[in-house]
Order: sequence, then structure tokens, then C-alpha cells
Amino acid sequence: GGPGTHAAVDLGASSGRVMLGRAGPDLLELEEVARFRNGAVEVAAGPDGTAARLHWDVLGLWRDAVAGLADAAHRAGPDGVRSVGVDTWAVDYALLDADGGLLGTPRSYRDARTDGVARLVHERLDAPALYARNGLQHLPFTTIYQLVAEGRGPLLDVAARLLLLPDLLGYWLSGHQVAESTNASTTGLADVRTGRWAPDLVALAGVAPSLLPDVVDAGTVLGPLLPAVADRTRLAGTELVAVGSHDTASAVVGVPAEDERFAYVACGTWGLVGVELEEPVLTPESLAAGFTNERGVDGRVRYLHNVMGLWVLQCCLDEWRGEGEADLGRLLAAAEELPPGGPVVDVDDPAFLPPGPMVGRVRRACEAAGQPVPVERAAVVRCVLDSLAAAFARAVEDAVRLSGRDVDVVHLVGGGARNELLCRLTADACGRPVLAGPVEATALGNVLVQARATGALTGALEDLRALVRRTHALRRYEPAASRRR
Ligand code: LFR
Repeated sequence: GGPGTHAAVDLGASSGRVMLGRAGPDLLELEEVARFRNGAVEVAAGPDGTAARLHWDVLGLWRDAVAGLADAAHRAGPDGVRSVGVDTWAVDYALLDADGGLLGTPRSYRDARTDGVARLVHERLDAPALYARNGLQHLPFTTIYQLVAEGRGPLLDVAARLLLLPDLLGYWLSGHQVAESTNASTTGLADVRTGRWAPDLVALAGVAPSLLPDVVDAGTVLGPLLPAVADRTRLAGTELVAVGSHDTASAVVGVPAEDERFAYVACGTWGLVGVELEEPVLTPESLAAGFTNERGVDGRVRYLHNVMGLWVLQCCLDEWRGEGEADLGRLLAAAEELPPGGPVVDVDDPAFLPPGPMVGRVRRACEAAGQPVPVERAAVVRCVLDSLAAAFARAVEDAVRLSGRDVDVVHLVGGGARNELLCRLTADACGRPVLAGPVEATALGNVLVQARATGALTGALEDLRALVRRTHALRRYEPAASRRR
């Protein structure tokens, strides 16, 4: 068929957007039709009114997504929107009753309820054995641990179904309850070899197998939107397509790589750093280095490490805004003027994971590492960016070493590609060229998979990536050693 028009709902932990995408053999463009804030909402709701709980406002996200889809229908004009795809961050889920009603309010992966839970799971299946089954880097908030924490409350006793968040929105859009496989792979409940639910791991989580819906692969056309949704959005004849519903899986599809010799940094709230492989790497060294084998679109392996990402900077900015105003552009310009060789901290430290004031955590980490403590805001910003760049470089080297895949270039996609200082520091730290962009790689990956599923595009991921490369300008950063002085 000719070019297709598609709507991508792309929800990140700090912002969501609805994009209208047009794709064909020589065409790939995105139009932003809606952008809205997102963030976990904290309430103190323990028995004594003190325990902080972190929830996602899924109803607000649904309302914003539907409003965005209505705008998309309007902007698309008479030819309409062929399909819709939804991606969000990973691991978090909603519970539904037998009639499909929402039970409770989904928790954020940053909620402290998982503190100490992983240890309990590892007492029953040790970390190496778990790694052999699910291939995942140890993160305290992986769904399997969240479910063990969930089991301390009442909801699992009445829940009939668990849906990961993009699949929840997909259910509300189409009435179909499924688990898309790239995101299912992040739960810790899926077999790293097959991408399907692993009964032993489901049992370890303490849930009934019937709680989990059937797994479908990205590229599956799930069916038309529910009539009520189609009416409200004026999307007539539009179908829901399962895309790489884990945002990072869609981002990796959207990496404009020329051949397989590339590493990627998908940099937004998190920095996901790794390579794409055909087979998982499950060695003890890989486990020790904190490398995950998440499932990619077309059954590829996203062999990567989670780096804390722009979250650390976002929390510093929120803190400064609370004290008055804070201008990121000006802070970055001042940070750029500072000499290299300043303090670097280990951003992988779990101390940086919870929400709340961040500047003190950065300073304390410098102190603990015996490094000069940044005082001025610009010095804190520079420390965070130098630390991210160092962590990205370490993860690229680890990915290369552990997988045996040599790389010529590091593609930096996502919101971080806008941050020129971060891109330059990353090139310097990696000692390799960085190709920055597209900023909207995730939405592009979402649209590309829809376009291929509905016939506007054909080919392998390499062909989809070649299209991104032909249609999007990238910015190249050479590492310092090769730059002229
Ligand atoms: C990035 C991301 C990461 C995942 C983290 C938590 O947005 O999806 O890939 O590890 O969020 O879900």
C-alpha cells in the first residue's frame, strides 16, 4: 500500500506524547499532536499515615492519551489514521477484576515497597539461577519482586488479570487483553530463550498463571478500536497494533544505525546502554556487570545496562525550582565552561533511585568517593553529566567485551540527544564518535512497527533503520582525542 498514517502514544516517566507519524518507502515524519506531563504521585498512606506510596496517575494518562488521539484524528484529515500503537516505560502493571475493572492504582517502580524483597526471592532461587532463566540485570523493581511485595496486600487475592501499563491502555482502546513480548521480557517472569511466560518464575512470584494474559509479539494487529473510543476520538477504521511496547524496545528500533557495529544509549529518564544481539549472553561475567537480555522487536536481544539517566538531573532541577527559579539552558552553558577532570560519582548507586531532593545525594556521593564536593549549581550539573558520560562509556565497553560485538559508533537517541554537553562528554568518555538523534527515536520506532504491520513498509529492522537515517539529520561528536585543539 501507499504511505500510512499512524498515531504513536509514547509515555515516559516524566512526559507523555501523542505523535502522528507518516511512513512509506521514502517517507518518515512525525508531528507532535499532544504533550503532557507525567510523574509518579506520592501519598503518605501507611497505617500510621507515614508510609510513602508512589502511584501512577493512569486515569489521567488515559484521558490525556485519548484527547491526544482525538487531536491526531483531526490533524490527519480525511484519509484518517490507519493504526495506533502504545509504548511506555517497563515493569509496572495494573490489576483487573474478572470483569476487566481496574483494581487499585498502579504503583511506580520507584516505590519503596520492594526494599529487601529481592533477597527473599533469591533465597528460593539464587541470582545465577534466576539469570539463567530470565536473563535480567538485577534491578530491585523488576515485576517479579513487585509482585512478591504486592502479595502482602489484598489485591492479588481478588485480581483476575495483570496487564503491563501499555497493554492496559491497549485494553482500554481495543478490549483485547494481551502481553506484548518486549515488555513481558522486563518482568522477570518470561523465559529469556522463548520470551514466553516461564511457569517456574510465575510460581516464584506467587501468582496464578491465569493472572497473565497471552504473550503476543510486536507487529501483531490486535483489532479495531472499541466503538466508544472510536466515537469519542473520531478515529474511524483505526486498529490497535502491538508495537515494541517497552519504550526502550521502540527506541532501539528507531536507532539510525548503518550496520550491526553500533552501540546505543537510549537516554531519557534512564540511560539504556548496550548493543543488539541475536542470542542472549548469560555468562557469570555478564551477570556481575549488571547486563540484561531484554527482548527486542523481531526477537532480537537488547543486551544492555540500565544507567540512572537524566532522572538525576531532573530531580536536581526540581529541587532548585522549589527554591525559586532554575534555567537549564543557563546552567548547562555554565557547566560547559568548567574544566574537565571534576568530580565523578557512580550514578548506578541505588541511593539515586528514589524520588526527592537529589543535590545532597550527589554531594554526599562525591564526599564518600573522596572527590571534591561541587558547591555551585553549575558544578553539580557538570558532575552529574560527567558521571553519566563515564557510566555510559563503562557500559559501552562492558557490552563490547561481554558480547564480543565490536562497535564503530555510539548512537545516542532520546531526549538526551538534545543535551549537547552530554553528547560531547559521552564521546570523550567513550573515545568513540557519538551520533546524536533522533530525539524522538521511541515514537519513530513505534510508528515504524505499525507501518510495517499494516503494509506501508516492508523489511527487516535494518531496512527500517535505513529509513530513519535517510529522513533524519544526526549530529556527530568526535571524541576529544581526535578533535583538533
Ligand atoms: C526507560 C525504561 C527502562 C526500564 C525503566 C523502568 O523508560 O523503560 O528501559 O528499565 O524505564 O521501567
